[in-house]
Amino acid sequence: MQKIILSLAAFLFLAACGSKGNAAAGESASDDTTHIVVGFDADSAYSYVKRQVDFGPRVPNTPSHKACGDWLVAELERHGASVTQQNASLKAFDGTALSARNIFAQYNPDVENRILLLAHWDCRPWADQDPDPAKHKFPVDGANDGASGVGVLLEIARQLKANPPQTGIDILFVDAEDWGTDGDEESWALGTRYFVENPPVKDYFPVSAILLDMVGGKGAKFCREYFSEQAAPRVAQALWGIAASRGYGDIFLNQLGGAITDDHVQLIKHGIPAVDIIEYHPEDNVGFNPNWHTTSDNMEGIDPATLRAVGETVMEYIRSN
Ligand code: AHN
Ligand code: ZN
Repeated sequence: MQKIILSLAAFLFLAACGSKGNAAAGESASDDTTHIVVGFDADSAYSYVKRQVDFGPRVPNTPSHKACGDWLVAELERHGASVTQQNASLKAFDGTALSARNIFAQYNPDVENRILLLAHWDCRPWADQDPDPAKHKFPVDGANDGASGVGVLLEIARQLKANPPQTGIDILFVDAEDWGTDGDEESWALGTRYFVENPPVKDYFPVSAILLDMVGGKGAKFCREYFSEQAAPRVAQALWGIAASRGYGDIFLNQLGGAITDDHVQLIKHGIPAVDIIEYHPEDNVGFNPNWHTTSDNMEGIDPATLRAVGETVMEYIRSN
């Protein structure tokens, strides 16, 4: 298992949480309406998710992957970012050489105070959690697993073009996250590992990083992921507090989630405080969205309301930091 479901009782900070769970720990209830106005169009984010899915599964070494990558670069450039591409041949656990491409887009590249926003853009080649074993060798559409995070970040890029930020903002689409295997932690997040080992900018240490993974599902809940909580508690606190203040406390649950092997772990190991916003249901035994790594991870499972909650929350975070 890549994720260890941790006993909730093990966490001291839970003692500070109210039973309603909609106020950030240690803060007074913050569901008044003092939040700032942010631009984020959930329908636009939704269409960015769909545009990716329309390319077909973005599995490394396929034409759909190549075509979608080219489109992502063009889209970020259209939204005014300075884009750097990293191409690398990365060796997967099964020996496959993956033609991987990380896409790194900067706003205000000369500003020292930077926030990194990231999502993986590749698709898993196997729907190995599908209830039908005959489909385990099919690729996933990755509407939620991959495209949702990228869709939210493309919409944020569009908003940053319309209303440029004061701080430095970097948007990173990482490749080769999802060609991993159960029980081998090192088999996941190959693109992010390559990124930290080969930073495109010298001494690249953003103040904080926010990973969006599976942020578009109907009925999604986001708990405070364990490694994020260890490495970047103040960032998590700020995000969950913003979500509650905007009325999204029923989606961003102020509870600890599992410990999830994901792209943010590579950043944390490298000394970058990173938070993973990832759908997680502590009461389920799998924990992720029921469509996770199945052939049902398609547009039918995407809810613009979830994209909105995440997009507005991240937008307010970057506008207020
Ligand atoms: C697992 O625990 C298998 N994966 C978490 C990272 C991931 C995979 N995110 C999306 N797919
Ligand atoms: Zn996945």
